[in-house]
Amino acid sequence: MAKKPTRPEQPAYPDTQAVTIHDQTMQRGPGGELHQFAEGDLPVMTTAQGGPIADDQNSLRIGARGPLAMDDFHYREKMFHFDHERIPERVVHARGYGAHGYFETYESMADYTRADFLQRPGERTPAFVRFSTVAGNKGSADLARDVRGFAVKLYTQEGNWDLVGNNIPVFFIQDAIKFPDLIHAAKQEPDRDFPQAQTAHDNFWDFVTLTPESMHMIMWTMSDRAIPRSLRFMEGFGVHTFRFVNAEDKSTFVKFHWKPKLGLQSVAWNEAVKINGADPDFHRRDLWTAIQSGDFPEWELQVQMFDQDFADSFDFDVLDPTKIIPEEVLRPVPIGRLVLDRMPDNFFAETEQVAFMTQNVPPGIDFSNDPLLQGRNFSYLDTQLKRLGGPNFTHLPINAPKCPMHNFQQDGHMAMRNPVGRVNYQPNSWGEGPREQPKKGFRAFPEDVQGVKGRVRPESFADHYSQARQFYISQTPPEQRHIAAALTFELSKLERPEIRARMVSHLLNIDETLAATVAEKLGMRTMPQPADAAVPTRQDLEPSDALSIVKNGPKRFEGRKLGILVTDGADAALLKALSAAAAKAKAVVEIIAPKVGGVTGSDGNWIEAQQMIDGGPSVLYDAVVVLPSADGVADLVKEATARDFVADAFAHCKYIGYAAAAMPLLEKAGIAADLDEGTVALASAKDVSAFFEDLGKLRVWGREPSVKLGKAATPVK
Ligand code: HDE
Repeated sequence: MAKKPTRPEQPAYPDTQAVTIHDQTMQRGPGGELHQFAEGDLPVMTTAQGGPIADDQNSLRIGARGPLAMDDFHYREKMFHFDHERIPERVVHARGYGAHGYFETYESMADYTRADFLQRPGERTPAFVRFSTVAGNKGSADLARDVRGFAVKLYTQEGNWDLVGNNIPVFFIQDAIKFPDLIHAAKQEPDRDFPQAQTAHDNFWDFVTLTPESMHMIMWTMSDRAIPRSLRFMEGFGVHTFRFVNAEDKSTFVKFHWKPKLGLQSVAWNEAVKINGADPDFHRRDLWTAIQSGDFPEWELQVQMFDQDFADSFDFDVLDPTKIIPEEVLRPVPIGRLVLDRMPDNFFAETEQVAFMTQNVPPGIDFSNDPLLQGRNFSYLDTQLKRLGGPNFTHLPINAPKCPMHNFQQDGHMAMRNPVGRVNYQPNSWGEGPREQPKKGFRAFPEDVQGVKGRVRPESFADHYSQARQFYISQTPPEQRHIAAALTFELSKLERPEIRARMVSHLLNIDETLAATVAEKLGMRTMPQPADAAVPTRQDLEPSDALSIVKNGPKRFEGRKLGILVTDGADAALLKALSAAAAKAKAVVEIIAPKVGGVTGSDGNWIEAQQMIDGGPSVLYDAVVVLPSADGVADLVKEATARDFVADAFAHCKYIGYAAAAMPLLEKAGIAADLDEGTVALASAKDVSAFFEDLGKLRVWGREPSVKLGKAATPVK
């Protein structure tokens, strides 16, 4: 007779042995796996349905070494959810980072707009801001050469206002219908799926050189504006002309500019390339650290306001998104400030799921007929439906208005808020539910519009070079050199030389020396003819100081980061003085040491390090100090990373403070013979305050031609 199979003994959990792994007390199961059972105040782990979970380390199986059981609903639910963790990333602006804060109104703007949040001085409106790059995928590096998105959501008492802007005040194209082409051309080439997060490839330059309206924007993206040092140190722009509309339905045109309180700052291209390797999350880490340490970034909202007469008399069409109104021509007026003071609790729930839409405007803010803005107003809703999966994305806390919200919309995927009661329509005679309010409600500005229907571009949009030239001539010499270097770098990556020549033919319409310099650096032997221009380039536009980063840099070292390289025996008094001066300047200090644990200072006290030399290259800092002891430097000179630390800081035109003992390292790094006003000997604590005075200048631009960071070439004639 066959033996009746006996049921193996199920381990009656907890059938375990208590173990301590470092500071964690756990239970060890029969297979050696570690369990953490709920005890004390810790909550019991449950399934999404709320069922308590006994074992999260082992799936349910038939026999200890047998197949899985199909009724393991816990495994199935856990894996099902994991498999669906991703939502489609944004087609553009996929990589982004957000923060919460508030907008504070300075003065009542009632003369110009009835927007509720701009009526009362000192009123604070909650805000969420998402910064982004445009071309790169979600996992790309922060310091790609790219436009930065600057999308602001203000949760006003009359609905959300989304100002979905960029850190560059113009755009590549004049008509939204070209947006898919622009983005296809800018992102990875479709057959090979590279390059990632770069415009340095044939498709992009092919498209833009066949789209002369992009030339002004190209000047901006090839400038250092496209490689900001920090999201905190860049401007934001609404780009388009909008309208303010007051209670009497009077309209004033308006352009929105965000101005960072700590001034503008960018990195050098060579620095950007190295930062991307050393810390691809450089920008998000910077924002995170600043906010977590209470150093809240701040921008002022300034507006350029003008009437129809100004619009009619201005040099360019105010509806053309490839043009600016120079700030010297029309002074922006400060109307409030934006402060970011809180990071999201959860990146996905907030930063990833936030849905910005240009069409979100409160009563008192309205659109102009800028064709790009009109096209955007139509596009963003589709994107949100695709990304967030249904029409109820406004129910997500990050997107929900923070004012009363009533309507008869109902049902749909993931509905979390349906109308209560019998009435779900209007007009109704139940005496229930929301009603229209003609006085308070949004009324579109009653513009008188007429015209012949057709696919047309206005003639007033035809000048593609004059403002590109104005931008270029407004830059300081180092900034101009960087534009030439960036153009050369990008064009050097092209496989087809004729596209390079086409770009140089456009540059000839912008600035002949720039064109000739780029041609020479590209090794072109002959100059092409200038591109056929619909309108000749105006030579009479005045340079605008507002367009230069260097002219709008910080006055102080506030908010910047000093990296101090130390070894055992580092001068403790000097280090103390440097730290105190940095705290006074509201700057951050990071200590870099041969080992991340730290070193023992000259006074015998322990100095904690935040980075080891291999992980803390000087590109991560705005200025550096080299503070080894005489013994310590002997080891440092043998380390390539330590030599690079100094050589890079010098090549990137940074201020370098150094103790006398550092000299052998300066020699090995090849800079000892080139010491200049930016290499400052720190003999004692007394020298520190003068050093900090200098640091506010951030860079020693005079050094640049000798270190060839965009050295001027001999132009091709
Ligand atoms: Fe966008 N843009 N865009 N854009 N844009 C998107 O919406 C679009 C344009 C901008 O942090 C998408 O939610 C069209 C100009 C920012 O979530 C999409 C056109 C400016 C962000 C879209 C433009 C912007 C987006 C993709 C041509 C500066 C990121 C994901 C008319 C003024 C917002 C999304 C965030 C995102 C469409 C041009 C800024 C596809 C059709 C000009 C900052 O809807």
